Amino acid sequence: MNPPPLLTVEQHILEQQRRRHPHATGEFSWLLSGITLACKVISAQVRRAGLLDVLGSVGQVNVQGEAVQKLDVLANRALLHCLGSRGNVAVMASEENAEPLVAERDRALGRYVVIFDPLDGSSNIDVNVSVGTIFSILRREPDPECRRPPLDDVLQPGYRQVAAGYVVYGSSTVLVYTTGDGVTGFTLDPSIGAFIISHPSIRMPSCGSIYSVNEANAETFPEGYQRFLGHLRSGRTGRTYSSRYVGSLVADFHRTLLKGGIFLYPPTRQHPSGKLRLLYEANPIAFIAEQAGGLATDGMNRILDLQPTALHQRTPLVVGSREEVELLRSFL
Ligand code: AHM
Ligand code: MG
Repeated sequence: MNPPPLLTVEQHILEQQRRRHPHATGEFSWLLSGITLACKVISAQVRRAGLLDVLGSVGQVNVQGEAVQKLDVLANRALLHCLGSRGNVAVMASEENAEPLVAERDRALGRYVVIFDPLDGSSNIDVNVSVGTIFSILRREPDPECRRPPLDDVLQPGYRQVAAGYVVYGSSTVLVYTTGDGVTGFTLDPSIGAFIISHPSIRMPSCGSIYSVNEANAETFPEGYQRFLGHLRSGRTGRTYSSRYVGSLVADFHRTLLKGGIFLYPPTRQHPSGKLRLLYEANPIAFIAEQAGGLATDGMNRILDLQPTALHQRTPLVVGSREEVELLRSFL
């Protein structure tokens, strides 16, 4: 039998573009390749973290009040550098920067906005547990006079994303992304430095047997969430559930995407509006989940319909298989 063709992420994007947008300029593919380049740089740093002097915190807190890890800074720098020099990205916004950043050269005519969490789950770095990068890409209208505040370009609802993805730096480095035409996964082959297609068309199972939540907070969840979790544990669903929680959204979601089940970060006493951030965590994850046949909600509304009002806005997030998410909604 012939081995499967070595299809790289760049080839895949170009082919997809040719099929769906035959007159596309190639700008968008060029942008995505900026992200994959940055993620290869980040992956190399993460893989050698114990050998380089990059473990630990830099002794500062970010806009969220969380300790900034050295690798957060390196990952942020890699993305800003690779995207800022692409020529079509006008505005970038990151978990690590209080305000959106403008690529002055492209502010007038740049057609894209990229929002990202450079290193998600970074409190897991020092203990060698999976971390990830999450990104969301939005279109913007040109602004020839440069009058529009960059934040206006950033505060768009998730249904307007043109692409979203994540990279999980786990037992291997895997990139998963969507441009609204299904979900595809690629695995980094470190020997050739290329992301090779490994998961051609990902579908989330319609139900699963894993729930994923920080149960230490359970007593402070709204009552509906508590009853829902009790219901899963009771066996009344006809299935026996296991609980898995990494504490890195990307890793917990990646498992949920492939195996099905449900991930929840409900409102808690400490985080009454939820902990996860709408623009660079919930929205890209929700877009991928829906494209794979799953659902994502804040408990009341579809995540992708939420109108953001602030760059670092938080939201409750429930994402996963259709059956479990619908069941949860019936409890709320
Ligand atoms: P981070 O972006 O600062 O790393 O924080 C987000 C992380 C998510 O990856 C994860 O789902 C969540 O925080 C875990 O929070 P908790 O430790 O409260 O369970
Ligand atoms: Mg994060």
